[in-house]
Amino acid sequence: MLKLYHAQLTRSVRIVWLLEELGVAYELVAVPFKPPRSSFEQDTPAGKFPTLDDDGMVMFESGAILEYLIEKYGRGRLAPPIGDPERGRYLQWVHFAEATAFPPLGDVARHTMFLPEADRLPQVAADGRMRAKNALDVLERALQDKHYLVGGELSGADIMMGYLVMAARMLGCVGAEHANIAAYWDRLAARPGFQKALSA
Ligand SMILES: N[C@@H](CCC(=O)N[C@@H](CS)C(=O)NCC(=O)O)C(=O)O
Repeated sequence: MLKLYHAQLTRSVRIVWLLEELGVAYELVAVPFKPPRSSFEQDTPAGKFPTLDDDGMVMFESGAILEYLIEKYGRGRLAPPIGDPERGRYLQWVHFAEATAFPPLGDVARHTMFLPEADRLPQVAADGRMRAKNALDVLERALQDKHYLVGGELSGADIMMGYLVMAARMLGCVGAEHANIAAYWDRLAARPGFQKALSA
């Protein structure tokens, strides 16, 4: 059976949510999160959240795990098929979430919460907030007249970006100018699979 190493509020929320949406059986291994000073030091087989163990095949990176699980269990759900005109923008959002939008939030989190106070650099946190706002502004514009990012229904892109929005809200980076993001958040947060993932 699939085994998912999970800590509350970490990126493994995405994979719990995804598995719930897919209706796939899995074992959840709850591991306490240690505020990181460096990296790959969590008590999971790969040192990170999420870590997936599929019958001995251990992998990390939430976006890669999401693509892997949708390929294996999606049966046409949660992603436009290869060759579909929507496929490109689907992949864009899946990768934007971690490659572009999350790094500034990571800077904010490290320099306001995770590092010992003496090591926190206010300029790095402020720069992170500015770059996070740039990324959120891109999302805000993309959500104009849209309920979901791609194809009019929930996809893996929303699972990747939904967690990003959660983290941005927790760090105080979603502003009054982000009305479309606020409505998008309400829509995502109402999904039973996301609620299960948030309470797991
Ligand atoms: N890009 C990776 C980031 C994974 C990551 O850094 N996860 C955090 C929790 S949200 C973690 O495990 N931090 C502890 C560490 O870096 O050692 C992904 O999307 O899975």
